[in-house]
Amino acid sequence: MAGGSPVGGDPPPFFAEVPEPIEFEGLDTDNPLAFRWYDAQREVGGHTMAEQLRFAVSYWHSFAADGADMFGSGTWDRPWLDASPEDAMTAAHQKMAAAFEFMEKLGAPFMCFHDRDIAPEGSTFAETRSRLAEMGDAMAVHMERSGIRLLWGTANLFSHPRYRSGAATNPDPEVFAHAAAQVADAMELTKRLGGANYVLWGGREGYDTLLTTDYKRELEQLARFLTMAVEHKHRIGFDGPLLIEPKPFEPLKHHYDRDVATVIGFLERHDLLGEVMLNVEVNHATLAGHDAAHEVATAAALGGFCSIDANSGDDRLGWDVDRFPVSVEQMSLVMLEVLRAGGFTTGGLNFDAKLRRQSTDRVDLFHAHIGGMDTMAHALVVADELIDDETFGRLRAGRYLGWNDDLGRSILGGEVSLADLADRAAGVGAPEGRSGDQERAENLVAAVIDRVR
Ligand code: XUL
Ligand code: CO
Repeated sequence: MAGGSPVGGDPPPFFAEVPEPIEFEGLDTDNPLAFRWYDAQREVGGHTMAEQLRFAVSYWHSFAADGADMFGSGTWDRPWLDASPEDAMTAAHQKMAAAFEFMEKLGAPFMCFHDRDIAPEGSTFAETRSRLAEMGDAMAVHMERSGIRLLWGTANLFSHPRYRSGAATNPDPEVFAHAAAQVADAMELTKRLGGANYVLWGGREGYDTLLTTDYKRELEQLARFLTMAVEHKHRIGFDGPLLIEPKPFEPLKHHYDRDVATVIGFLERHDLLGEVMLNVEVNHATLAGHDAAHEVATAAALGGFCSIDANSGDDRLGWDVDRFPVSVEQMSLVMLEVLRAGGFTTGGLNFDAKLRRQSTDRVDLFHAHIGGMDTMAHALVVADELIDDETFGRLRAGRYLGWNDDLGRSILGGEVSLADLADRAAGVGAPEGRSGDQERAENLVAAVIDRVR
């Protein structure tokens, strides 16, 4: 493939075949490069779709990857990755030009990146730092010009061989220290670029075998690392939350941040909940044996919900396939929990999602994002309709009505003991209960999916 233009030079448009910008054309369009559902300015539930969905493009899958998998090399047409290794910074600038051209044409308001997605590691830490600073300067210019904002930044603490036994949970404190330095720099850059959140995915914080792993010690290291990250956030005046992204396994057999409940227990134990919140990834929820809606509901119920990595798994593949969201039903149930939680504040929907290795053309990036954004926009409309649907609301609220009466209130108010309830049972007999109405509720969801426009 062709080499790139020199650093500072104007690259050619990388997506010349795509008209600018992608527009909303509605359900009757046959234009594959138009939105059918996502209409940024349409009001849903009192806010525009853009405000409710807060879409972000992920830099790593869309601009830094080339389609390689564990059985074969890259297949995707990504000319901005073609510079020779000595010319890594030329490639980084070209990649950034391609990323912003794509994002401006797509019309998603946010992006997310790892430090290493935007700036290659140098031969010393000082060089790595100055490369990150240079690319941060370039990004600030692109952001200013385009109006595209940063949903979150993060540090890649899993790709380099030094992190093969973890970063915060590495047995070697030198590795912990290096990871801490990387997080300090990535968090400062996130703040500088106006990022709304800072994410920590514990990519290799876990283990393959307990034979050589000191589980308790590694958890203590992890808590120390997080506490230091929170302290740094205050030191530099970054006002967004830190977000942990749970994942149960892959690449390791067991990850410490396995699911939302595990992470929230850990955060509470170390008095970090609130400072540190949750970024729920749909496919990671599936891998943990949960529905994504369950993970959002758990995070919301326990006071830790913030953001979502929107993607999907595959029914028969047991790994993190990171497909773009395709199921309106699945995502309607996710968005229902988001709306029940009050909607996004600093969080949003980041497409941590990739094309299949066969999807080689640059324009496939548009098809994938348009499909993902339309799926989520449709899901938002369904969820909002469900929130407003009185029958649907009654199905849930009706099951708990008894708690408003004397008995329910005296139980929750701590006014009665088990012995009191035993005495009472002798007088009133056994309760019969009522239907759970599950099929009726499912039919209502199906009807709303069919009905909304
Ligand atoms: C990996 C994953 C990451 C995080 C950011 O499974 O989801 O891309 O979202 O490090
Ligand atoms: Co993710």
